[in-house]
Amino acid sequence: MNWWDGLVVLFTGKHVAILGPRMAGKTTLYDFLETGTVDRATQRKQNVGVEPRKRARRKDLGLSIRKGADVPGKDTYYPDWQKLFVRAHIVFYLFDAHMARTDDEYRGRLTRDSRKLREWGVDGKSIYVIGTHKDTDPLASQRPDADYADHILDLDVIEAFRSRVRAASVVVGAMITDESTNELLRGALGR
Ligand SMILES: Nc1nc2c(ncn2[C@@H]2O[C@H](COP(=O)(O)OP(=O)(O)OP(=O)(O)O)[C@@H](O)[C@H]2O)c(=O)[nH]1
Ligand SMILES: [Mg+2]
Repeated sequence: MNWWDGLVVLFTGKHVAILGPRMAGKTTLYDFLETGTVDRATQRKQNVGVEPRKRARRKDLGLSIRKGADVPGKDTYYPDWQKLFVRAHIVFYLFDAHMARTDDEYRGRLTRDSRKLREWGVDGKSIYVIGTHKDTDPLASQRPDADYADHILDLDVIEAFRSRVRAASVVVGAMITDESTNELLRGALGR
């Protein structure tokens, strides 16, 4: 069974929610799950046309991911998050690893989010916590990959988050190419 086949099995008939603070990469992941590429986001930024390519799509994956699965990251959207979260079987919670490491206010936001998820009920859900933007963190270039990931996972705020929501996994990486996004997702799903 290949990677996409495995995803099909994992996602078939399951409701997916993608949550996280502003700019964490929710829409990027949403696009990736929908189209199999992050090119769209990249090319949107660069203002160039998108070559149509044959890709796995959410239909092939059996994803019950639809308009509304990707909600904005402002915390005034908590009511929308709650609706999405409550019916989801699979939750991707994204955060910016560099921000989590360096910004107190951002850490406060992560703590508030994890308390909300806990309050809404984490039982029976698979919650994958994904740190993004590793490529923009200067610390990442000074450390071997595994050391950097351990450093982020060992942050008090991330450890607390993990246990509060009983996360299935916590991984750290970057969504800058299809390959790096694939790797991140595979790491999260343990495949
Ligand atoms: N360098 C880098 N850029 C990333 C990464 N992940 C996402 N981005 C970029 O960060 C920006 C924000 O990503 P989005 O996917 O729009 O973030 P979002 O969580 O949907 O943000 P809101 O909808 O505002 O809450 C985009 O320009 C992405 O291309 C990453 O791992 N590394
Ligand atoms: Mg978005």
